[in-house]
Amino acid sequence: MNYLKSLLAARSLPDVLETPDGRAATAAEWESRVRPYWRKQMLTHIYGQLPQVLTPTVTTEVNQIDFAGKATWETVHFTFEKDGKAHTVPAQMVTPKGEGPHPFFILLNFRPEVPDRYWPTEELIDAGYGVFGVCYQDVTADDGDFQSGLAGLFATEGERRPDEAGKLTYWAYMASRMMDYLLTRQEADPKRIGVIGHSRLGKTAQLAAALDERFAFACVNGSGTAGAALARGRDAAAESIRAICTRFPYWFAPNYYKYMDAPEALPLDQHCVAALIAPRRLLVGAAVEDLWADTSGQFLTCVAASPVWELYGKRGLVTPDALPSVGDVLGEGGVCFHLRAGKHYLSRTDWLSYLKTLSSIAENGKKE
Ligand code: GTR
Repeated sequence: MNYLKSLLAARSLPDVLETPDGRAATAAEWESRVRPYWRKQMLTHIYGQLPQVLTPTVTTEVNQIDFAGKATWETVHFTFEKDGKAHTVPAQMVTPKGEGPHPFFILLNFRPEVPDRYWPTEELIDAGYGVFGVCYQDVTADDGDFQSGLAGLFATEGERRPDEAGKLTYWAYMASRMMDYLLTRQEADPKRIGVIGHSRLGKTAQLAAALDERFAFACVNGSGTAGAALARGRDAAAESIRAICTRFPYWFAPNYYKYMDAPEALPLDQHCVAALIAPRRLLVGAAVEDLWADTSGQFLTCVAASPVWELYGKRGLVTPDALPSVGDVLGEGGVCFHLRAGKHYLSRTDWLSYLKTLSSIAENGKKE
């Protein structure tokens, strides 16, 4: 791996196994000391934290459409209450009718529709997967209004504290509340529930799985800056921390703005965020024309995070000693990466890559 090692060395990344208190040599040390350290750094400097978990009241209604009798479609309403204020988030649960329990995707989506252009509903049903989707703006609006939706129950009035949650943290929080609910449903296989999102919601899917160890896998699609792409040494065509904080300051904790022109001053880089998902499955998807999301930066995160999977005695990213080519699906390890043709999108090709990788993992799992 000399070539990839030299590319990583040129990025001067923090060592994912090391904190100021020393380097982890075992998975137990990683879990007790290094993992909590990166988690704290990540929340303090990039995404911000939420103070508490609220238990919502949940009601469900069954919709008439059943996809040729192959699935049940329910709308699940989550009502959160705090200090006399309430907010309800609708989510869409599509469950295959065949014998369960079923693996599930918790889908952070841009839109509430079922089916939807980002959600090939019937194909997923046919593959035996349930999908539990939510429209992110139903959680809290994608803007600087912190009194909107769920944020209105938690956020400080006026200026946010430097380490206070940005909107990505709110959306990730919702994915965990959806997980709470799925775990109460016998149709869902508790060991095979993952989270998926694209672009700003790819960043969110990675954050959700980094924070919540119940997610068995995360599909982090087209996530780019503050997602799977490394900040240090980014490609010149890729989005900088300055660009993202200028356009979308409310996605992040205000502390992140300090690194607009100094990614090397951040105590962590995105491979440390990705590594919080170990030893569970991390599936990163990139598109060759999506230069803004930094294809090689997303790939190198997968390489740089892999030593943590190796601590657990698993393989990280299984790759030749080269940057990926279009059409590659590197799906053999605990860290997976695919590079498809085309532009920024959560496409059918991405879904099919994830399904293929997840099913080969299931087969390999049986052989082990
Ligand atoms: C872009 C943003 C990216 C990405 C994308 C999206 O404008 O710069 O970081 O998140 O939006 O979410 O669609």
